Amino acid sequence: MAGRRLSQNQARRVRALHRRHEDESRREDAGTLRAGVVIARFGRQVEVEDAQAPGVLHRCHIRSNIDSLVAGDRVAWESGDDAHGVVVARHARTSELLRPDMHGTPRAAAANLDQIVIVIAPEPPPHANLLDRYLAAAEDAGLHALVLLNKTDLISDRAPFDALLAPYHAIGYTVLHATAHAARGLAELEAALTGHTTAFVGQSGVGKSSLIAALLPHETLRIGELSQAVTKGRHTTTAARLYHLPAGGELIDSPGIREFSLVHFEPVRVARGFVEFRPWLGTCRFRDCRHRDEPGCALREAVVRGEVSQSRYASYLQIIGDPSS
Ligand SMILES: Nc1nc2c(ncn2[C@@H]2O[C@H](COP(=O)(O)OP(=O)(O)O)[C@@H](O)[C@H]2O)c(=O)[nH]1
Ligand SMILES: [Mg+2]
Ligand SMILES: [Zn+2]
Repeated sequence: MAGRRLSQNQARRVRALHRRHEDESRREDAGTLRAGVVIARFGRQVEVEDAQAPGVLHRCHIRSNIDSLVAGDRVAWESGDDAHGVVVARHARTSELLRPDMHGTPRAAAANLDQIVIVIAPEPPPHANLLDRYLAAAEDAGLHALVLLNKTDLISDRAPFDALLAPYHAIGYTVLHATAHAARGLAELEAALTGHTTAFVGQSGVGKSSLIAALLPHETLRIGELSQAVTKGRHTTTAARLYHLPAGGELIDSPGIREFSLVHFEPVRVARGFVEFRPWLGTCRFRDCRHRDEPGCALREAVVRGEVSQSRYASYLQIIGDPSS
């Protein structure tokens, strides 16, 4: 942009920005700016936890130059004129949990997490394809992913669940079992969560909020209220919330995060999200192989030999939008 002249309007805006920046630096020097983490978003406000006073929450307005603010965001904020504070800056995110908005555009639903727990249950019944979408999206976002079978108290015949989950264990994923109601399996779950910032994802009704309530009995979780208040298209009810774990680490719960999935990704990007496909990627006859019906497809040959699961391959085809799958 060297040599480009700014319009008078632009120049005025730049000067205003500089003034504001100086303003902020001066306030930071004066110690009025504080560090915090976003606990939850409510429409055009956020609840911010003061980094200096864990557990102390402040309702804050959001400075209009901040494009997006979600649970887990690290921010700089200060006291405002009224009872509310003001978030003046957001730190760069290390990761984002994306979900499509009403136009299908991916938007951050939570920030700065490092793993997801994909919760499935006998009720509502699990779909391998949905599980694969979550896993591929997690791989794409650079998030560690675990699979958790909840409501084991409702299971009399384990065989179909073992059959569903064995392939995931075989390709390296941790598979946990738990019962939110009887508090069974929670010790293993807690151990897997300690020291991490984790979001629970999965279909509505699998027990994500119940698990969080079982892990954090002292927190007041309005589980029923949350599940019932979800109305499609109403942003206020789909906000994520961040909780601290007693042994260290954070949990993020959100009714809306169940929609976390891959949105319009290129086949090459989807394929990389299937960890067991990776040894074959780049070894097909055609460099731009989409692994559908191309001759000399190394991945399809691996499926035929039984080295890659047919079900996972079918999920891949469905995600990339193959009409024959
Ligand atoms: N039997 C049984 N029911 C559970 C368990 N966990 C949750 N539920 C029930 O499943 C329903 C949905 O739970 P909820 O936590 O709101 O699911 P979410 O939509 O994934 O957050 C509620 O009626 C819970 O009481 C469990 O381990 N066993
Ligand atoms: Mg819930
Ligand atoms: Zn191929």
